[in-house]
Amino acid sequence: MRFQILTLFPDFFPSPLASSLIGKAIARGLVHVDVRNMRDHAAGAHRVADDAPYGGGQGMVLKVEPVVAAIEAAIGEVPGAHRLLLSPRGRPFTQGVAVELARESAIVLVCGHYEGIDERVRRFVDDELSIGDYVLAGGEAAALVVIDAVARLVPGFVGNSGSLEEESFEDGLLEYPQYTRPETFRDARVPPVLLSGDHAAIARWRRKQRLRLTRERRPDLLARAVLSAEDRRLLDEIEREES
Ligand code: JF5
Repeated sequence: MRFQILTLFPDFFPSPLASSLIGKAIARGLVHVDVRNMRDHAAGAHRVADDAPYGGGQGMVLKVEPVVAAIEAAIGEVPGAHRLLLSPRGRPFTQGVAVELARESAIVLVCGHYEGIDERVRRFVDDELSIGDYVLAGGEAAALVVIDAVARLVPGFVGNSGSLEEESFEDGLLEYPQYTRPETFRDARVPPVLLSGDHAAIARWRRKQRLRLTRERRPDLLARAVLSAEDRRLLDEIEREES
C-alpha cells in the first residue's frame, strides 16, 4: 500500500511515521509513504504557495496551481492513485471508510492549510474527508490519522492476521474492558469471570460489557449496531440491573 502526502510542512512527518507499528510496517516494506512539499511546485523564485483571498477577509488561501501541480506529479508517479483532500468540510472519516480505502493500492493525501484552500482544487480530488468536527491548523495530523487507520488493515500489518473479523466497530459496538496482571491493583480487582477459565462465560461477559458501554456512552452507535437475539436478552438484563 502506497501513500503520497502533499504538504507545505514535510517536517511534520518523519518522526510519527518512524514510530510504533506504522514504522515497522514501513521498515518491512508493507507500507510505503512519500512526503512531497507542495512549495516545490509553486512558481517564482520565492515559491509562494499562498495568497490573500479574493473578496477580502482574514488570513491566506492555499493557491490552486501548486496544489494541482503536486497532485499531477503524484499521479504521474502512481497513475490511478485515489486522491483525497483532508478538510473539516469533508465526508466523515469512519472505520467503514478506512476499510474502503484499504482496498486501494495507492492514496494521495492533500493537506489543506491557512484559512482554506482555493475551491477549484476540489475538482482535482476523488473525495474530501474530515476526521472530526474541529478545525486543525493544517491537514497534516488528519493525514496521519487516515494513514494509521488504513495501514493497520493491510494484510501482514503487525497484530493483523489479515482477517477483519474481530475488528471492533465491525459490529458497531465499543470494545470490552481489558485487564492484565496484577490481579489486584490498589483494591481494584480483575473481574473474577476472567480468571475462571470458563470461555463461554468470558465471551458472554465481554459481549455484555460491550453492549453496556455502548448503550451508556454511544447510544448513537447502539441504534445502528447489528444485534442478535442473545444481544437483546443481554440488553434486557442490563436494563433490569439498572432499575
Ligand atoms: C484544514 C482548511 C484544511 O482542519 C482540518 C480537518 C478537520 N477535520 N478533518 C480535517 O484540516 C485542515 C483546515 C482548513 C482546509
